[in-house]
Amino acid sequence: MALLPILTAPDPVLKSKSKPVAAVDDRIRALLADMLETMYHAPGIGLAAPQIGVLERVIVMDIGRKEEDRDPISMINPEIVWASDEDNTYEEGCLSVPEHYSNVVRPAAVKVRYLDESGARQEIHADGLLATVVQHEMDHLDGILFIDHLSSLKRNMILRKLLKARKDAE
Ligand code: GNR
Ligand code: NI
Repeated sequence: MALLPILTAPDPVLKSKSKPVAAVDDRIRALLADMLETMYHAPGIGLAAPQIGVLERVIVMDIGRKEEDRDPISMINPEIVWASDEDNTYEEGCLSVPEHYSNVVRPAAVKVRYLDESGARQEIHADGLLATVVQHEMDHLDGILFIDHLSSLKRNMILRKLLKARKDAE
């Protein structure tokens, strides 16, 4: 297992589209293990492969609160096959947009089809926080960050602050 550095915006990798996984093999299972370790360490409740520089359609999530009862969900090639008409607003954050939080409106519930770590087809109905997080993670696979759901004024303000923070850290 390995802890991997998380890319932060603005980084062109985070704007790129990820490729479908052709086969769920030991290489993918090792990637999932590294992603979960990196997510728990951050700490975060979700992580998408492009955030660690891997442009493949792989995401991990764990919305459990307590460290004792970990309940990780790994998804390979996830697809939204249904979304509710009803929306939900959630204050989102992102490990790739550190220290910025904003309300984002998304469908309140979704049905997601994906492959699990053994390559088996699965489908889940997600609502509440999990619906928000799975949509946030799937956006990463298409090069979309939560700030892309905000007005360009808000987005550019956040991007400018991230660039300045990076320069100040040099
Ligand atoms: O840790 C995270 N918290 C979070 C809170 C509200 C909505 C989405 C998220 S996902 C985020 C981790 C992350 O950046 N995943 O890509
Ligand atoms: Ni994110």
